[in-house]
Amino acid sequence: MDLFSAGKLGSIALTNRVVMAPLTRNRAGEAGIPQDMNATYYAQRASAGLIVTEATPISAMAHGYPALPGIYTDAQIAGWKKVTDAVHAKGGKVVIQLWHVGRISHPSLLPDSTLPVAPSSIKPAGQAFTYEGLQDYVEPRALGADELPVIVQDYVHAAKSAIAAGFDGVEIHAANGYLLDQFLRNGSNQRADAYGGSFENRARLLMEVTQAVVDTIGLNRTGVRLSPVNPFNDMNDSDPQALFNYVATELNQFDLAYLHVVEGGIHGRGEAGPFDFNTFRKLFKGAYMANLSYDKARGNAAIACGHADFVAYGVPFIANPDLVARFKADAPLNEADSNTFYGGSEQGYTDYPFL
Ligand code: 8OZ
Repeated sequence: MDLFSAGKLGSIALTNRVVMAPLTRNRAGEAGIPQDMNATYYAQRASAGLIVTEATPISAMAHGYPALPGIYTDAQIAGWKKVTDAVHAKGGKVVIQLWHVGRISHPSLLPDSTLPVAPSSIKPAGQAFTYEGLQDYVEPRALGADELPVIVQDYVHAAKSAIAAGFDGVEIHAANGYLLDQFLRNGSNQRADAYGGSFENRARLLMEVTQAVVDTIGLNRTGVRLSPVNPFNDMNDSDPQALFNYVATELNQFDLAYLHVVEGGIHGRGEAGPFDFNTFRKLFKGAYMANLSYDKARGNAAIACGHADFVAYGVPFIANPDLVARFKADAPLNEADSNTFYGGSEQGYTDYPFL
């Protein structure tokens, strides 16, 4: 078995195991509605075994960067339908990554210039990307326990919207320092209620969201993404190994399509601490999708030794719409231009050459 073997992610049948990782590209305009250009971009990459879309806000309060596409209004559903139709027409499969940024936002990006929300009122170090340029993060407002069911319902609404938009499934973004990860790790969660303290309490919101989404869309088509030691967005935890071993074990109770794991620190922003991903991986009994700086050889090795069932590639997919064909042919890869990663137009988005 290797990257080119067919496989099943829950109920989703894939022609290969090369997954396009979620990539924030900030090209959906201020209204957050996917455009024709976005459909072209994803359709160009449809030979991936699976596409995981860019992280997508589940509500107006879930936004934290400019020009993100949402998945909670009828216009956004219609916009995403163009994307899923275009990918399916090319024989591809696509799930949408459901996202709430929590404290990684700024009042200027939120309705009525309100404060971002978080498990605790702990301001992250760093600056938000806003329409007015970089601005310091603010101290977020700690969510009341009575507000958490509303957030769970926002995930449910977004998951229903995703199915209405034609997606093959959804991925719950619980990684990289955004809301669900802020609840998991104790550098950002100092709550004294049922959502803070013990591993069980800190994992409670993720489990409630996962349960609600799985109950809503069923059919074994929900994935979850974790990043146990990624320090991005000012994240840390006092015992990540024990915490995430617990989370991986608990996630076995759901009929998940897969667990997607960022195996270290990303974006070149800070050093990740030590973590035994092999032990962690073995605790999860379902399909495992590995991510972080894999190349073809390491991807094949991870599948051959049973560590991973699927491997997600990020930056290589920005620059190589036909990454699977290039891997197959051992062809050279295009270099990605980091100047056009976030925002802009077709340039650096839909104009990377095919073989
Ligand atoms: C890079 C820039 C903005 C957002 C993530 C959604 O890390 C992101 C993201 C990455 O998960």
